[in-house]
Amino acid sequence: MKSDRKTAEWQRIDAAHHIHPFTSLQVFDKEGARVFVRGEGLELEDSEGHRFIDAMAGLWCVQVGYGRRELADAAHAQMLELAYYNTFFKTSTQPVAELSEKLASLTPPGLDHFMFANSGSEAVDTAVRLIRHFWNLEGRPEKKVIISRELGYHGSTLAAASVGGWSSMHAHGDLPLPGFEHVMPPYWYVHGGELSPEEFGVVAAGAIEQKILEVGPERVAAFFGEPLMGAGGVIVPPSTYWPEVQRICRKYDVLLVADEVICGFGRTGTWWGSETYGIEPDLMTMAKGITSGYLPLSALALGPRVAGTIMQGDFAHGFTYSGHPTAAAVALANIRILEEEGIVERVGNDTGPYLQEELQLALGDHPLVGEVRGRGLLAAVELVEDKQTRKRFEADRKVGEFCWDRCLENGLIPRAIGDVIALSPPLVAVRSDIDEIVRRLVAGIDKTAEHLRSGGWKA
Ligand code: PXG
Repeated sequence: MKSDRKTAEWQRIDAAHHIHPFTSLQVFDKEGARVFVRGEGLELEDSEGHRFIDAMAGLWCVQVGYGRRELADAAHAQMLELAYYNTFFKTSTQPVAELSEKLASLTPPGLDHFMFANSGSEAVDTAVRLIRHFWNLEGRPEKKVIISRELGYHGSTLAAASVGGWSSMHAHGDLPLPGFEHVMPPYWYVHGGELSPEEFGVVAAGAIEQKILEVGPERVAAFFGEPLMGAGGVIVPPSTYWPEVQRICRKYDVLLVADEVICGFGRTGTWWGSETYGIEPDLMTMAKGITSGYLPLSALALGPRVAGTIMQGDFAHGFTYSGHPTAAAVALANIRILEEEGIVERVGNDTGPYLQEELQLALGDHPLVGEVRGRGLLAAVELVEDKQTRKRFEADRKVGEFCWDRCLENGLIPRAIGDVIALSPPLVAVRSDIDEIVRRLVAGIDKTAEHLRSGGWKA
């Protein structure tokens, strides 16, 4: 967007009229928002001409990087041809039909039917409503309770935030709604104690079984989980976790929903986190990487059992923009890039393992780093006060935020989740990009360590 306005003016009108997600307005009393104006590949530029490597791919979504002409061309062509039409009244459009066919070929076997929406939250919300309807149709209306994990992030609508396990979100709007239960996440570094990760994986899955028995299996509708928890802190499940979760869900006839909003479209080195972890979900939610964030789009994939029941009648659910043709055309162009450039395979075989190894080499022994973890191009380092005892910093010291600020000064944008510094770069990153990301991250962490040593913390 071309304009003569200066940064201070953008900041002023933004602070005056724009309420930002998860952000207190008081933040903008001290400093204005950073205004981004341009993106190319992995790089972002702000209105003052500062350049950054976006090691978060926006919000875990810009798989193919910024500035891809193919996606702009696909949107442009579709807008001129047929910018919008709905899918409600025995009507469809070519892009949404083709995208459905394409997704069916990419998703795990059996997940062959799709409902579309515009955000991950709407896909999760749709899943909750659909599951309730499913069990009613099955003649088991008492089966309604949804189980998910503490720290899980599944979105911001009433249902999605109820599925989510963030107490800070529950506090806003009187959530969770009735019928949502939460259990311990498979967070070995924090909850594992003396157990090996494999032993702990079985214990963490066991928490789900305990909850099912506590609620009563006849009342439990579904378990929701991200294959690898992203926004909750890049929590990598031990290898024993998902096989056990799956066994438990099957034993008690509980539907298994994989939230693939972050893991989907190659993030963990295969097309789906479910593929990486050997999960066979009944339903899958996806968003973000489906269009690389170029336009809003999400989908809910239905496996044969749920689709078989639901499709016997109609499901009174949908949005004006369900299956928006322009978003679908962009998704198709995005998937074409991922396929033609072999990006997912490269993340799986080359850049993903390379990022994990380089982070481990550079930071595994760092005194401030308790754990380096991740899979594919999703990674995190956990900053701790005492590496030996795994003691964490007091939250109000905001060590992670301090480190994040130092990274930004160095031209790197990671994400600070408390004291977990997360990386989720565009999947087009090559080895030299990863080298630069790791170099800048190490510099940020070194500066944080230096600040701690010098006792200058509260300054
Ligand atoms: N599921 C998962 C696993 C997500 O990560 C959603 C659902 C909701 O998607 P929408 O499109 O409604 O935002 C998400 C979104 C963060 C952050 O701070 C993460 C998300 C969204 C906003 C911020 O890391 N994830």
